[in-house]
Amino acid sequence: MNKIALITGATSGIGKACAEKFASEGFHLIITGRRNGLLSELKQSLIDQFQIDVLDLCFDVQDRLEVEKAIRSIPDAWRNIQVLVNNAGLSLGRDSFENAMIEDWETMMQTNVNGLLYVTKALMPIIIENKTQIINIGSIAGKEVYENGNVYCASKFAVDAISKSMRIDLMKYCVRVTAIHPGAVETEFSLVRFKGDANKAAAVYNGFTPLIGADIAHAVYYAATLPSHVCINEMTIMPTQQASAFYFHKDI
Ligand code: NDP
Ligand code: 8X3
Repeated sequence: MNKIALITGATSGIGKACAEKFASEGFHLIITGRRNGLLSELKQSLIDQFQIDVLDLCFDVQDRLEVEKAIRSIPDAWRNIQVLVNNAGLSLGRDSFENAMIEDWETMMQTNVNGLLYVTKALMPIIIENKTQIINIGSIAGKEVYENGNVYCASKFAVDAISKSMRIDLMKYCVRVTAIHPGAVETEFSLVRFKGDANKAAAVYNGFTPLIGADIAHAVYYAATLPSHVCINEMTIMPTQQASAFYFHKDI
């Protein structure tokens, strides 16, 4: 079988772009997400376009038992996974600490932190056996805290710390761990953050050219295809008109 990559959160945005990039380069793919219809559509389109094999696993990364069941269900022929892209994640709300909803905080921590841990831990025997490279999608929000970013930032700081600690602990198995920290990427991210408010979501990207999922997918693919003795520890990737989590140069 060709090389295999497992990408979480492949139904949209960065994860979907990663699936398309890896498929276009001949990888077979295990794609995951909660929206089964979108997973099936993506699976068919990748098979048709790139003549690769695709295994779709529909589960919620927040549910540890569901994650473990899904990972256990991976057939033997699919267990030789070379790359794991821990991408599933979200932000909910952009509110000051005193106004933010506890339920939003819980969902972000449960998805961005615990979900990543559940998936990676369930895959650990496969990762050790195959020296699977782990690529965690962090964020500029995991490098700099910004106003009203509170718990989303905390969840991504955790991804940064977890990536560093995985790298130290798994080095003895020659497992590479890469963290990719994007700035603003135009995906469904802001629509989810603003709970379906399309105007607020669009306003995030007004006046500058944001990144697109494919920009991040190229970087993920690059990091994943270097010789095995080379590990990109981390990359911070920004739109040219964004200098930090806070500073943007807008043409308005
Ligand atoms: P999207 O909303 O477009 O995609 C998010 C993906 O995560 C979807 O495929 C979604 O699938 C999946 N997902 C979310 N929650 C769960 C869950 N509980 N269980 C399983 N899958 C889940 O956003 P992006 O592509 O932008 O986000 C991808 C990653 O990139 C996230 O970790 C995000 O924090 C990070 N990021 C995004 C930036 C941006 O500006 N867009 C910048 C920096 C980092 P489904 O709904 O089908 O479950
Ligand atoms: C997404 C980028 O700046 O909205 O992680 O937090 S930001």
